[in-house]
Amino acid sequence: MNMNQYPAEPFRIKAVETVKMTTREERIAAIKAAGYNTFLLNSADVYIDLLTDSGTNAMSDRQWAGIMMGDEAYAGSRNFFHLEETVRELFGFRHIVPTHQGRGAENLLSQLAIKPGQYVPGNMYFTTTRFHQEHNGGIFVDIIRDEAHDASLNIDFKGDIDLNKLKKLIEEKGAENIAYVCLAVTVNLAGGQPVSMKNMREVRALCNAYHIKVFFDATRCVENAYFIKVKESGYADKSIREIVFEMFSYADGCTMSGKKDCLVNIGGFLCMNDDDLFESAKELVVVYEGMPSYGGMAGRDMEAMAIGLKESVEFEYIEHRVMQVRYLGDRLKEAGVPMIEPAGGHAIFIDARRFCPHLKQEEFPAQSLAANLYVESGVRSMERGIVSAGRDKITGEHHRPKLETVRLTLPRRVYTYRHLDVVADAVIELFKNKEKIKGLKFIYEPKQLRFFTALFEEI
Ligand code: PLI
Repeated sequence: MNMNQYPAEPFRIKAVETVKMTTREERIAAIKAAGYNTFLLNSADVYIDLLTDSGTNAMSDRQWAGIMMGDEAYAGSRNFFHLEETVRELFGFRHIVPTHQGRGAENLLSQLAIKPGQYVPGNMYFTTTRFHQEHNGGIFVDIIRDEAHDASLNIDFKGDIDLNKLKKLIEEKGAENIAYVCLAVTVNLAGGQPVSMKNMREVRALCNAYHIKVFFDATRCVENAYFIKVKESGYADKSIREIVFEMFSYADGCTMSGKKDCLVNIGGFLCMNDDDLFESAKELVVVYEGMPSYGGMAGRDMEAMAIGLKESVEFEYIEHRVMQVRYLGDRLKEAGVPMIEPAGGHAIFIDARRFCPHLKQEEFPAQSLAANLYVESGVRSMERGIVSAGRDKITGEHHRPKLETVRLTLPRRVYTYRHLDVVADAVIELFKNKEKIKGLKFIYEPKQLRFFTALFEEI
């Protein structure tokens, strides 16, 4: 492989964190104690942690300096005004309500914008997002293009909304029964797949015709903007900033998990243009989060977020970030490891259906593969398949997503290409011995968001 295709790090390392190397015996004991659930491993027992890109970012020296500039006043912190000004400048929304993390914003939006029985169409679901929608009486409908459910199909902008599906839903159910359209940039569970600007523009136009609001899940909006720049015609000469700004011009507001593209470890926010919705959100935020000028974040966290947001839209940063993901994908692809293609913005998703063809979906192949990868190498990954999808609220049956995957998620600015080689080598080794991977069964299944705390044993 020619390393020159992949950009070198646009940063140097100023602080290091030593990680523990473990033996295979130690890892077998650890995964058994964790009930074969990588969420329940102790971080201290993990060598390379690819569980998530959420809150695992390395902050810059400027952000750490910002931490010292925290104004911890209960109300009216200057860091809030810095964050508000930054979000207005980059996203263009009039109002911002800070929250403790993304799901805090989802909680507020779902309570305020969904009437029980209304439909909430979205480009594939995300666990916490759908939970809040359903918890408030909404009915989630997946309107992503069909191709997104086919792991092996290598096409651009697999995260796009299928406009015909959206139109059909509106005509069948009536525009008044659609709470809003939830458009995620990028689509996490589809493999970090981006949405094209063209699609955002078309969704906006369709929703305008029916007076339906559009809220973006902005969690990985900068990664999405990078794909638009390099893949969509007409955007090669635009800056990431310009692209992000245009993207949000097609939305009425957004929810944001700051733990991803804001390059911080905690925080989130809800944005909107509508003054009345803003007033209602301010009334609600004090109940669940805190004052409208901190919403669950410390002043220092808001400062780090404002600085992180500005760093995130620098081309060198985002190019390196997305290309690191591509590198891991290219190494695995070269060895024939099945995965969701093309490589997305934040993670490589191994296709556990094709990796473990000897296991049925009810035997939780992705859950088991993630556990086995940990034993193999000390690399922690996450199941994103039938376990994550949970059960249907009405029938109690498992949701059976077509995509049964193990996510190798890259924290931002944390690992080097050499770390990724260790990961790739371990996955490839496991792939050679894949028939040794056994199925799992539940020994404890929580009612909500079961993947976080479920326990399993080998069949
Ligand atoms: O983890 P939160 O509450 O800050 O954000 C929730 C959330 C909302 N939308 C999307 C697309 C997410 O990916 C997301 C959180 N993702 C996590 C935790 C992940 O590991 O992917």
